[in-house]
Amino acid sequence: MVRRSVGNVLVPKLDVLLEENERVALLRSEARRGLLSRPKALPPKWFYDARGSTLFEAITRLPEYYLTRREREILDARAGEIARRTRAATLIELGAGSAEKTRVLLNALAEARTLNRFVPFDVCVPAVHDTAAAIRGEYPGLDVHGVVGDFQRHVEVLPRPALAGGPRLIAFLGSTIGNLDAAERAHFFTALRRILAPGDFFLLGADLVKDKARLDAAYNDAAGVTVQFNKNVLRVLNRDLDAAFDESRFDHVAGYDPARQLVDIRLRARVSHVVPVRGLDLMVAFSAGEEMRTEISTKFTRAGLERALVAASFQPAEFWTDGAGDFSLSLWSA
Ligand code: SAH
Ligand code: AVI
Repeated sequence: MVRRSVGNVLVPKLDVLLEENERVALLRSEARRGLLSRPKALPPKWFYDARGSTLFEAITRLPEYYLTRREREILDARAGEIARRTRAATLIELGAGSAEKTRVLLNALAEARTLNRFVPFDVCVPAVHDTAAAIRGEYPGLDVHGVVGDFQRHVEVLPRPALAGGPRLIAFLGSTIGNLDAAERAHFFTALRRILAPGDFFLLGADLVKDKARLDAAYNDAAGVTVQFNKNVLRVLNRDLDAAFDESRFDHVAGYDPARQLVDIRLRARVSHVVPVRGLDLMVAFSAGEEMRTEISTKFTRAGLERALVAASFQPAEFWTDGAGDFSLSLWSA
């Protein structure tokens, strides 16, 4: 991979698989498709500019948003076991964000003395940059190699085993897998399985099906942070596609659908209006009450996860939950 610079600053060990012009081209094509489809829909990866990533971090601290705390509880209990079982030399984290919880794994792998490389991979440039810098400072001697890319497109070019060899552990935490639909998940698992070598492991964090009241609360927090997070995609379109969305003309709508086992997250137009999207040369009409999907957050069962991963030829290794059975962490091998 070619080492490139971000802005004018040469960043050591940062691979950019999605350059700024390619990111905007991808946004342009996905936004055009989504704004012209019925119902309108935008892919959730566009939430995450610097502000969106900061808002997500705020969500993880909300009382209603149990996911991050539950996953951390499992990591605290199982990181030693994961380190001993995987003996990972390289930890690659997809959708790493701030890699807050990943420290638990890094500590266990450091203690097992197997780890020499950490690869935070994310679509959000500031997240990769800041996380790589922070981890480099906290773990002297660890080779930290940030990658900016789209895990739905670039799994095939994930770093190969280091020259010195050693197993890779690919972590995908936080239930970000739930933000993909079933077809996208199947494609992702298949692409990932293809690059997994014997001895490598995949560690998946996935939120579990539970009662509607708790899920509705987790995605409709009293402080309104999720509203700001959801509407952030409109700011991204305004800035990067020269659009003129007015946030105050939309309401945040999120609700768990037990039949489809997912939280459906939308923006609903309060009034009928037309939004210019100059970067796409489009005038986008919204009728009063029209909803545009911005995200799904799928909830899983153990059996459903096993079916999907076994269908992609993964072998189950471990399946853990927190004490309350809210969240799962599972380990898979090639
Ligand atoms: N893993 C962290 C962050 C989860 S938030 C945690 O568990 O708390 C989801 C993260 O995935 C964000 O940092 C976002 O930028 C990243 N992301 C979303 N879609 C992506 C994509 N298609 N490719 C790469 N990163 C993506
Ligand atoms: C990143 N992802 C797993 C979060 C979720 O719970 O689906 C994103 C999120 N959307 C609203 N709140 C949090």
